[in-house]
Amino acid sequence: MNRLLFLLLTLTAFGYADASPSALMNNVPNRTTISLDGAWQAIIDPYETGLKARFYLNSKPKDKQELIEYDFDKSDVLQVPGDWNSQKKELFFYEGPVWYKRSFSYHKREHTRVFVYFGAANYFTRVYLNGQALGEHEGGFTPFNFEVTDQIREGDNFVVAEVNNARRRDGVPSVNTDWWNYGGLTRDVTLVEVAETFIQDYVVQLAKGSSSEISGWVQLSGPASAQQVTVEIPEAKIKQTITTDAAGRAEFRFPAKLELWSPDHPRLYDVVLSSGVDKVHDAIGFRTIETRGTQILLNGKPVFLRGISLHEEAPVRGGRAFSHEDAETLLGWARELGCNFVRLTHYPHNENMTRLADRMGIMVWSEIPVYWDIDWENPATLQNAENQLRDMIARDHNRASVVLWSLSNETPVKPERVTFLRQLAASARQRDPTRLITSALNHVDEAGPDVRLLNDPVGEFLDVLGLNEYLGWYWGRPEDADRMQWKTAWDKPLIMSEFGAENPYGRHGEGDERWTEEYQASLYQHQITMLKKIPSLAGLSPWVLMDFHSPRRLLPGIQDYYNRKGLVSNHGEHKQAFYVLQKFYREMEAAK
Ligand code: GCB
Repeated sequence: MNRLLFLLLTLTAFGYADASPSALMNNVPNRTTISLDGAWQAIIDPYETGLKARFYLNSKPKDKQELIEYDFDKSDVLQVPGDWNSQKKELFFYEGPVWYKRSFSYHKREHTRVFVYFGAANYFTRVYLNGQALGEHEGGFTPFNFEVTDQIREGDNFVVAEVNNARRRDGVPSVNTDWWNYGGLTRDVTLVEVAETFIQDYVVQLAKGSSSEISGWVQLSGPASAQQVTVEIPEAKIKQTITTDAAGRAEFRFPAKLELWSPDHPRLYDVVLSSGVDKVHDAIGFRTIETRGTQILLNGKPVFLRGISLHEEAPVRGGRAFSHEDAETLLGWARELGCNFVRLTHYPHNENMTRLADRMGIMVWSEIPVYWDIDWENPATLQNAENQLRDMIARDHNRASVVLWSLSNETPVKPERVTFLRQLAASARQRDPTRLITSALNHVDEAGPDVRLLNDPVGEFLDVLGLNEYLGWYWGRPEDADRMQWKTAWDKPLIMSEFGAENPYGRHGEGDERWTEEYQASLYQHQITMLKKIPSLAGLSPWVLMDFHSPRRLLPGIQDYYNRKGLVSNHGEHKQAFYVLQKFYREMEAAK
């Protein structure tokens, strides 16, 4: 009903029915931008009154008679970026719509197009500028933008966003997750100014399997087609000019002599693309990533992924992480642990993370929130997952750090799910033929008393198999790991993508007592003994770097709404298991 109403409003406003965002633009951090971050007025609207009452008009009574039952300017304030749950105590458990409004002043410039760009908003968002509907977006962790060139005014403007984090059965994710459903404008909101014809998106990467050729494409947006585009990498003495077709697209391939990006040498080049009056800079690394049998090859050489899984949760402050500082702390701990790899679960993290990973030389697994059970047979759910996959790839397809696109996590084995994931795998390959495709699986068969076999049918169309196993926590005892053997039905690399144990920092006991640091440390020790014996093992990302909020973790005095499987607490205290894994990673690094 509400959606129909929105469609109707959009139709009346513009005379067309397309309420989706404009094609996503790449590399916003390096464009001409005006930040809309800061204090936004916010109306908490638990009964969804706002749409019918047309909050987006931001009306004021014209006389003392007129009835208007809302007032943004007398309402509360929320900081953007930021989830609302961690900003106000009374919103901690809130799931529903919040209406945000921010006024700003703008000076219009000739021959300039303007977009409003949202780094992410969880979960469903409707956007309006100066009372006019711009469109809507579904999905809590991917960016979206709307062109506002025609709607933006000289002088005073106001933007309104209704952000609704109510869980949806047909959503991605669906209603059940082991992480906090932080709602709101969780990442930066930005006005982006571009030329009339501008470089909307591009890929500049090494050709698959080649370390001496760059291949890629550029997509222009705007009236001028058959434009010249120049791709320059001054430090490598590269300057290539290409011409776009009628659709504004050009593909290219040319030789290049480059120092390759790797964890030991995270070399980034200044890449400059220009077309007409538009020019964008990007810092891009060049590397190849492939598999050969059970090995992962980085720049043609076998590499072991010494990783850790992490949520996008802010250390100390709590709530969603979004800032450079958050990224520095989280990836700093991963580095201290001895990692050359992080698994960013269970949704695309903010762009500061992947850009910093590029600079630090940390390989990244990036995932869409196809998590546990979702509505596999619903075409709208598939489309939603496809959109999130498309935008995750579109934002980060020039990040050398990103080596794995993950399609899903712990999805139940059934035929309709295989069909769904097969489709996603095909789309991911078509959108990005250079990176590896994975998924975190968790169904194994008992192939003997101490033998487990991974033969989930999804393994067939993945490049790298992820396995969440939790031996010693959800089943068996930690010491069972010493005997356990792991086999897979495919000649492919295996990443142990999750295992772990839960305990608050500072809780001590004997090694066999659950919920203690000693238990977690001993479990890691037994896991390491086991992992060393798996021939196809190409990496691991234990669960998890830092304790994080979860509505499913209710044990008083121990969990208190936290999943405490972190190697560090949410205040940054390092648990014993941190040092067990660190020792293992240091030994591996030394033995290289
Ligand atoms: C899993 C899930 C992860 C959970 C974790 C746990 O298998 O992938 O999202 O948080 O286990 O702690 O149970």
